[in-house]
Amino acid sequence: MSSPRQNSPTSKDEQLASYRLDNRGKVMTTDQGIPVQDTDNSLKAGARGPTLLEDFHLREKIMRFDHERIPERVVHARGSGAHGYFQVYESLAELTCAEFLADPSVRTPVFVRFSTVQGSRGSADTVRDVRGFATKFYTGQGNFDLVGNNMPVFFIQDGIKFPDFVHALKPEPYHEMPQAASAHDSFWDFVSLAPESMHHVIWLMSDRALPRSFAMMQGFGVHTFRFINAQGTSTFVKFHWKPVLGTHSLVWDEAQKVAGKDPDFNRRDLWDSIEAGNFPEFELGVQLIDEADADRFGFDLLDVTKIIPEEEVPVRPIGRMVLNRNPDNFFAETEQVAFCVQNVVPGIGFTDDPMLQARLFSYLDTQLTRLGGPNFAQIPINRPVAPMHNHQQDGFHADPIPARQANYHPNSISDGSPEPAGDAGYVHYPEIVQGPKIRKRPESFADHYSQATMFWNSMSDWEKRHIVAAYRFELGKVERKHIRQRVVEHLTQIDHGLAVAVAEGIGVQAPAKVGENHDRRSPALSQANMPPDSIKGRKVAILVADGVDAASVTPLVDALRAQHAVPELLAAADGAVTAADGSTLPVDRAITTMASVLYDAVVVPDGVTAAEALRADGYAVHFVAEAYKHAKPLGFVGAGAQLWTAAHLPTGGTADAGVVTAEGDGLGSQFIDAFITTIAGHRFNERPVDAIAA
Ligand code: HDD
Repeated sequence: MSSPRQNSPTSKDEQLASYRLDNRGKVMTTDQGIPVQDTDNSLKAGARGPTLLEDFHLREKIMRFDHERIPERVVHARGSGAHGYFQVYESLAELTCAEFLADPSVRTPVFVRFSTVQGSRGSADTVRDVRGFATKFYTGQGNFDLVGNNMPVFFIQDGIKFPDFVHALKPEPYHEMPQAASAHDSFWDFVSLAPESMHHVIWLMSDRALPRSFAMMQGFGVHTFRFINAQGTSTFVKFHWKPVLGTHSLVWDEAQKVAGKDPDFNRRDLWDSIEAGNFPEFELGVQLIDEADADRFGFDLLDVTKIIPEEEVPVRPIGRMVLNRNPDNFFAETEQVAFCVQNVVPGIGFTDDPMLQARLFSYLDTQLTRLGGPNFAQIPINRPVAPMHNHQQDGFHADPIPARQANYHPNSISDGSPEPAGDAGYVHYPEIVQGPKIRKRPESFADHYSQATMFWNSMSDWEKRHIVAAYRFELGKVERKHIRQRVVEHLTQIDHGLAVAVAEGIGVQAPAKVGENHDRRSPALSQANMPPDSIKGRKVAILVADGVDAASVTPLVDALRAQHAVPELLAAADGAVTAADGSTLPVDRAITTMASVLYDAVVVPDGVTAAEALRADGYAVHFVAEAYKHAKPLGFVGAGAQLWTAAHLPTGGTADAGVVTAEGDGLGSQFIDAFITTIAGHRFNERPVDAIAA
């Protein structure tokens, strides 16, 4: 079944439809199509007798069950997918001969898979981690896979180190702990011995590692790619995805609690948003650099540990992606989708980035084990919508039936078909390469700290506080003191103040100062500089009890829904509450089944009896205190403000940031407007929250 609010189907939707299996109203059969008599009782010699080997249905059913699992991805095992489309704003033909970037009227089908990196398939969504952002464009010239992350840099400069990096990152091999966490010895041992990782590590310690939603995080192609136009001219290009809902994060304490309260938090949010018609949207942008200009940056464009600051090369918006359909089946689509960095279409090419080159092998190779053989491109989700013809054949699970024709080239038996397209086919950029065969890193890759310093300098005060706290948390879990010490020795190269602040929290010697901070910054890196956005998809908890003032609930619910936010009424028990005016308000959830960490904002409406009941309920009081601690918008109407007092929340100055109040004479539009603007502000990190017991 497709989602209710799907736009007109794309060519990929139509292709997938032909594989859809609908069991409704059908008779059960075996895999061979033989009607099944009974699937609950095996065939036995007498009702209490032994089961008979003859029972082919039993054997087939158990055999199929025994083999349901395939190996999970070696990294990015936990992920969630969605269908949609991409549309370019205007023709980019002057830059690239990629046809899907030439025609603004073309909607190119896409399938996107968002993921975490470290954890197993069943791990929690909200761990501190990089998020994968992989997009398969089903273009008329074949599949283009843009396999990126939500951070623009990577930990290592050469793909040959990837197995070492991942071994160090994953649970330690003796006891398989910790799950989905970088806070352990081997990760910090490795990164502190590989200082090239320092820039990516500081991103990982920032709130970017805790996205509120997959629809509220940026994406990056990370590498420098090439656009190649019809004249064969190449331009270096960096790809950026910008979320229309803005870039927003959780806070660390909240993220850890969400991992227990709803391990599917990001997955659920993606699914629910699409089902509700709140389609996640991203703008694709490019940074374009003439090859002749490549040397002007003071770092190497082939080095994935570097970004090009947006202030130096602006991101040019080129198109829009809308995710508007949930998959029909998780395994068939999200699990079996095979992204391969090698999948590029004419007009898009590679560079000599040594990470990119290693990836070109790895993604093709890994699918052989994961999907059980070389024919994974025939699995429906992986099939191009462009026609596919060649002499590759056979192997496990080969679908097509090549009908009485030559299986080699050249041939005269099938009129020479299929014929290569010549220059109309994919033409690799004829880069001139020359050099001795050596295992060496170029000098231009040698600076490991200055962009980490720029990232640090670009952060607001609260972002800096979160980063220090993250280093302290992670290193506080590292057992070996010499590893902690080695990390702060690197941090002092980034910023001495940062190193000292971290050292103070983890019981190691503060390192000596080594040189001055260069003071360069890139304001575009700070989430504090990203303007407030719409409140679409934000979840708002409204705490109610019998005696609540309906007039302070209903208009708010209506206003929030009108802006595509998701208000929910929470009470001590499911069902309904009776408002002060005798009306009945349906309850969406029993408060004990939820937690403040699952919401973006909390409101306590007016109503004396209701407020008294709520203030006597420790769960409700904690709910408010915790939301406050996590810097969330809070609204108190009339008697509802009793909860503020009961939760011992501070008042005055920055303590009031993000707290909206109204007198108890019903809800004016002033309160509603102010509250909606506050939700759009997302979090109020300047509040003094250290003393809040939550
Ligand atoms: Fe990778 C999966 C992103 C470096 C080897 N990677 C994978 C996925 C994403 C990335 C988003 C999940 C795709 C999906 O949803 O199925 N990887 C990156 C980025 C990198 C990067 C942005 C650096 C710029 N990766 C990288 C290197 C290697 C790999 C250097 C190996 C040399 N990555 C893999 C893999 C995976 C993978 C083992 C696991 C499952 C898969 O490919 O299909 O091949």
